Amino acid sequence: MNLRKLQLKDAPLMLEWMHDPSVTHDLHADFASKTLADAEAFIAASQDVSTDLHMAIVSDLDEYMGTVSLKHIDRENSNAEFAITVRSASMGRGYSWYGMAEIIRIAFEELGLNCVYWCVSRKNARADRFYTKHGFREIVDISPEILQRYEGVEDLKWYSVLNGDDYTNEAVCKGSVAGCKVVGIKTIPTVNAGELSFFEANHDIPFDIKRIYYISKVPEGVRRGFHAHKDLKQLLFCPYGKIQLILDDGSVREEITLSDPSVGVVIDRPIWREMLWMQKDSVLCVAASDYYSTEDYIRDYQEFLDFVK
Ligand code: T46
Repeated sequence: MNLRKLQLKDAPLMLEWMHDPSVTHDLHADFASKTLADAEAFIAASQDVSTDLHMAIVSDLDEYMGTVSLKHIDRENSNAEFAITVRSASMGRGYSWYGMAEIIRIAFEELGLNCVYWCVSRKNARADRFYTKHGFREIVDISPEILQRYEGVEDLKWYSVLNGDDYTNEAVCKGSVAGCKVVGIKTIPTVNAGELSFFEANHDIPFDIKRIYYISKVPEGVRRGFHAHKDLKQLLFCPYGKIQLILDDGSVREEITLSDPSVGVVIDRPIWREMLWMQKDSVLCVAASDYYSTEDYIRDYQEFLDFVK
């Protein structure tokens, strides 16, 4: 997979998705009437990258699979609008995620932007599933100038990603880490007033909560943990900062970066854990299924391996 400039030879395959209702049915532009000449004109115009950057997502054999774009690049406000359309032949094969992650990287690392935003029709269930799966959440505080572009278009869902967000967090995308479930914590944004997250025992997490504790004032680079629990079930989340959680079930060792208040990990079996503070003053919060008991801890790794055997 690769991202490169659009080339004239891409026009026939670009026209293919324009005439494919399974691709265009939830898009608000009229693509059905486009011709090969229109696709070629779009590609020719795309060579000017001053306000819009359109790139081709291509296979290893350089076959055009779709277009990914940063539109309305606004250097003053340090943002751009993301857009993507792929051929039906590309769907489910990782091209969309590759193109999206790569163009966001270009926005932040090469163009030095601070924010990439985009919207989709609420009717576009496929796109919504895709963005949710990759950990993006709806936002509501879109500026009026941006909203103006979509005047008259209803039912739009907006998303954004900021420079510094951990948008490629694989465990979040996969939904699990070392066999432990990565869960979304219900979060309600308020216009220009932050967001509120919540979870309820037994409803949102699979146990009763008997204890809540949190770890704070930890310097950057410090590691804690190095133990497992025999019976305790816990939900771990990071409401502020960035903490890497390394989980080991005795045969698989995987990690997840917790940096989003709406993401948590449920550890409901004996799992060896280590926590690395990637950012000073990050806070780790834990909702636990039982009262504190030293008896429940396994602090020796070999003993842990014997226990899970
Ligand atoms: C875990 C990870 C994520 C208490 O007295 N009561 C408590 O409820 C807890 C959690 C700890 N303590 C005492 C025990 C130690 O003297 O606090 C001290 C520090 O505990 P520990 O060294 O176990 O902290 P971490 O950060 O290594 O591990 C903690 C939890 O203990 C553990 O259950 O899963 O966070």
